[in-house]
Amino acid sequence: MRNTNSKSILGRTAAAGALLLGAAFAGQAAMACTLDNWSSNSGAVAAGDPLTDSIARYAGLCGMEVTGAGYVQDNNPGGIDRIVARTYFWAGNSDTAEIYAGYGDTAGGSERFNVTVDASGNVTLTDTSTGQSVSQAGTSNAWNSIEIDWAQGAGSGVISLSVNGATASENTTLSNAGTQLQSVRLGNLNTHTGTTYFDAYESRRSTAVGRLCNCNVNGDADGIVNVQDVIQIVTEAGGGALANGTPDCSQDGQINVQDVIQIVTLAGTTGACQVTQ
Ligand SMILES: [Ca+2]
Ligand SMILES: [Ca+2]
Ligand SMILES: [Ca+2]
Repeated sequence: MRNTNSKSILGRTAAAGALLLGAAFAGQAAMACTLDNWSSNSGAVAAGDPLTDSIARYAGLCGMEVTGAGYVQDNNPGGIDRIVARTYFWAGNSDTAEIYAGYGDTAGGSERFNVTVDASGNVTLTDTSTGQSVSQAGTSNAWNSIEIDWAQGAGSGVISLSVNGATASENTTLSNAGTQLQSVRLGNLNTHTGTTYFDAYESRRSTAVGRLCNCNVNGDADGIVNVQDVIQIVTEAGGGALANGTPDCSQDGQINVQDVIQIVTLAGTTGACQVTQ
């Protein structure tokens, strides 16, 4: 969904030829993952689901796969001094990956900041004009929640980074005033090695985004893990219908018996979804 203040990464629309009205009554097979919410995309980037496209997702039915140089671009910033953004990133790269960046134009120029993830999963947010950066450890071969806050100012510029919910690492005294932010790109921005996956991107102009509650397989609003979630994880792990919540309890990019075990355990104990690794 798009509005003036936030943006989600992936849409799911009716397959070509189907009317939107009909989509509400259609099964999963009639729906297709799309990148239509973005202003544009380039290169080897695709939206898809685990069942029909073999594309891992963290939440909902769709994820985004990047298999070479490629990105999606959002021009909604359109001249702002601050952006808060969170994405889930599956870190499978064997070299340093540049996965997100903001620009002072809509052509990939006048870079204002970028986010990189090294082969060990360590995440770095760099303010381009000052060269200042902050880093936090992430996890390789796993989904990571990466949230950044970037703002420009004369002695009050900000870079703030939180990986997997850790207390943010930040610098709030940057002198990085300059060209306003016009666009952002998410993807493989430096032609790094390996296939990477993104999901659940959201950007705002000020307030923190936070993490999704994990292991809530059916995505119910109360975040409870119970027998309904067990039924759905058993179904998906067995090759059946995809669950619409956050079923990858182990956060390894696969839905299998490990997730079933964890979700059965949660359903029998706390009954609460998880926001820790
Ligand atoms: Ca998704
Ligand atoms: Ca639930
Ligand atoms: Ca898993």
